Formats: sequence, C-alpha cells, structure tokens
Amino acid sequence: MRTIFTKKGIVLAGVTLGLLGVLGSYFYGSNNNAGGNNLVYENKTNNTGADSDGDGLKDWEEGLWGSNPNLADSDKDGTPDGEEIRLKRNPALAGPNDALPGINPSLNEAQTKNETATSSENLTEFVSRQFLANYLASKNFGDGTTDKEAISDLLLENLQKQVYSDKYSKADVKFSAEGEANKKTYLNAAGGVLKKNFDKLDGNELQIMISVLKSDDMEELKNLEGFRKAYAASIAELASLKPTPDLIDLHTELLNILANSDRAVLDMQKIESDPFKALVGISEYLNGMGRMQGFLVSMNKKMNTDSIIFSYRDPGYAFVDYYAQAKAAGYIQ
Ligand SMILES: [Ca+2]
Ligand SMILES: [Ca+2]
Repeated sequence: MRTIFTKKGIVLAGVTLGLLGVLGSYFYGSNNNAGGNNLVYENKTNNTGADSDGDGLKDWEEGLWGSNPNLADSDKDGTPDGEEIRLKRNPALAGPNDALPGINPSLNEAQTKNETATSSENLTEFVSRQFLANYLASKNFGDGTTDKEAISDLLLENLQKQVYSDKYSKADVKFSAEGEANKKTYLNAAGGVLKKNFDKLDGNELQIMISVLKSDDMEELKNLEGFRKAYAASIAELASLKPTPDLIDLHTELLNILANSDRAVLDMQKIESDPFKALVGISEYLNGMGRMQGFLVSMNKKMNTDSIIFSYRDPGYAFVDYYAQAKAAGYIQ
C-alpha cells in the first residue's frame, strides 16, 4: 500500500513541506516580493474560481471567511463581502463592530510560532497556517494594522468546520464466528485486497500534487485517478468481508480511513477552482495517515496478542509488512 505510508511514501514532513512550498508559490509567487504576490495571485485565480454573487470574493474564499457564496452582503450590514475584506472587516459578522482583529502589541511577542512540525496533527495546522499567511498577505493584510495570527485563527476555525465525518459504523458490519481460522481467513482476505489494489501504484498523492503545482499542468491531476480507483475497489471489496467479532472495530476503522482518504484526494483534485477545499483535502489526507499508523499499531498488537502468525507469502502478512515499513520510515516509534 504505497499510498499512506510505505517505503515510497517517503518522509511525511519532507513531502508535505515540499507541497507547502509549491502551494505557496503556485498561488502567491515568492514570499519576498509583496508586489509580485498580488500579480501572481490575480493571474491564478481570476480565470478559475467562480464568484457566484459577484461581491469580489471567490466562492472558495467565502468558505474561508464563513460568508455566503450566493449572497453579496452575507451579514446584511450594508457592505458587500469583498469590500469588507478590503476594509479589514468581517463579512460574516454584522457591523459596525465587525473589525477583524487589530494589532495588540502585548500579544504580538508571544505569537511567534515555531517553524517546525513533527506530528501529523501539527503538520496539518502548519500547512494550513502557511497557506493562510500567504493568502492574507495577498489580500494586503500585511500592512501592520491587523493581527494576522488572530485572523488566521478565525479562518482556521472555518477550515476545521469542514472536517469529514466517518461513513462506516461498526453496527453495520456483518461478522463471522470467533476463532483462529476465521480470523486468519479475514486477515488474508483484507491484506490481499490492499496489496492487490495499492501495490501497483507508485509514489503517493502528495507527490503527485507537488508535481501538478510545480508544472502548473492540471492534466497531471488525472494521475490521482489510479489512487481513487484503488480506494473505491478496496472499500467495495473490504465491505463484503466478514471479520471475527473482535476485529470489527479495526475493520470499521480501515474502511473509514480509506473512505476519507478517497474523499481527500477528490478534494485535492479541485486545487484550481477551490483551493480551500483542496486544503481541507490535504488536511484530511494527513489525518488519514495518522489514523493509518494508529490502525497498524493496533492491528499488530492484536495479532501478537492472539498469536496470529503469517508467512511472508500469505496475503495477511501485508499488515506486518506495512507496519514494518511505517516503522522504518519513522512514522511509528
Ligand atoms: Ca462571492
Ligand atoms: Ca460585516
């Protein structure tokens, strides 16, 4: 399963920070050139994202600010949403007291965040914050009158509201009778499904995204289709398997990880028209990676406890193999 962990899944932080770099330059150009930022930003988004209500904010930006993409004056305070951003006011909060957070010198010093991220949770926030910092700079929020960190918090809250919910519930799972033979049958079938669908794929989705953004060739987004097919096929095949009762939780977790990852990739493919959704996709993809590591740890612990041993030729060995690969890559301590 090359997608979420694996040898070729490479080091999480390296790939993600690479993605971050190209995401930044794709939409905003170099960070060192404030004048150029706006030009690049305008060029990239003028022809792509729609502004359904014609208020000067693209539909995806409205998602970021929590305003209504189909209503030019979302909070009905008499000022169109796009104009509110220009005036550094909140388009989702009725005026007159709707100024976006201003500079508070006493808070400012404590706001210097560290620039590194290690766990996938920190990394998700790190990626989002960098994106938001670039976005706010492109909207001229860097003139020293507003508190970019506090505004970024506000936007991050809107981003976090987009978190996916799990589709599969353990109550829906049909199961087999308890027993070692049934357990092995299930694990061989499930491991076989993952190997069959994912081992033929090279690289991972984040690497494809980096390539797309670097080349600016949206045709390359089609390279994500192989992953989406692998997710869809795996979900369909896994859903028809019957785990033993003690494996229902892990089975359900695996289905949800795969379903959310599939949705994350679908959202990443919208990078051009809806970078906000693509950012949600990247966050959820990273969450999926974290959950997959937890899944592998639990599955291997369970197999050890139950003394379930596979030869490396057995499909069920996939769970041992993926665990070893994730450990070797440093994802699991
Ligand atoms: Ca709009
Ligand atoms: Ca307002």
